[in-house]
Amino acid sequence: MMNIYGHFFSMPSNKVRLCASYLGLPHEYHHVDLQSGAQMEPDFIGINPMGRVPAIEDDGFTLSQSNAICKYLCDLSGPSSFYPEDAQEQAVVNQWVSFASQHVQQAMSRLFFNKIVAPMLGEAADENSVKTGENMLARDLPHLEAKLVDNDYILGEKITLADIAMICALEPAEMVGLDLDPYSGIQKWRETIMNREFYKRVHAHFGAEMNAK
Ligand SMILES: N[C@@H](CCC(=O)N[C@@H](CS)C(=O)NCC(=O)O)C(=O)O
Repeated sequence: MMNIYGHFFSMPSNKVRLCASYLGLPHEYHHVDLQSGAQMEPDFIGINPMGRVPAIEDDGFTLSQSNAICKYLCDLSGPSSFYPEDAQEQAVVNQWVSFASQHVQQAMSRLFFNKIVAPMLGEAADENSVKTGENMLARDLPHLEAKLVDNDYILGEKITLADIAMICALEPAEMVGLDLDPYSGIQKWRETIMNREFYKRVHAHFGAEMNAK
């Protein structure tokens, strides 16, 4: 059985977990305690020498980097509208996966680190970094909103890997106090996905596992 390694506060880890859940791929999930440095322990370094989550081990094959892992999971699962075979349709999904990872998630990471992680570590928040993150979101979220205002999902009526990548980037919205009031399409889309069974199989919301660890 495939093993998935992650942490509940890791947006890319949740992306891999939600992708595996959506595709219905049997796997065992392992929490890697980043706070105690478990990612640098020899057992985990054997799986990902870069010492980061997420990572997977599938019958001796190991892989890291959430987007590469998700594409591998899609390939294992076979062609579907979730990750289309057609070159142009697949390229558009990849475009939105990159937009989610490189822009929206990077912005959210600034907010998450400074508002949640820094206080946990007893470090001072970098307000300039927060402001930069907020400005990045103010620039990029209207593009997402434009796709969702008349559509159930980013690329139309069917959910794709792009939705999983994007929902993970925005999962900590409540925790970091991101105001989504101006974005009714994004709010409706988040609700739709968070109410789907594949999402609830992973968790009720971002950080829900916190008290269980
Ligand atoms: N681009 C990578 C990001 C991986 C990453 O930065 N993971 C963080 C958690 S979100 C991590 O494991 N940090 C532990 C460390 O740097 O020691 C992906 O998409 O998988």
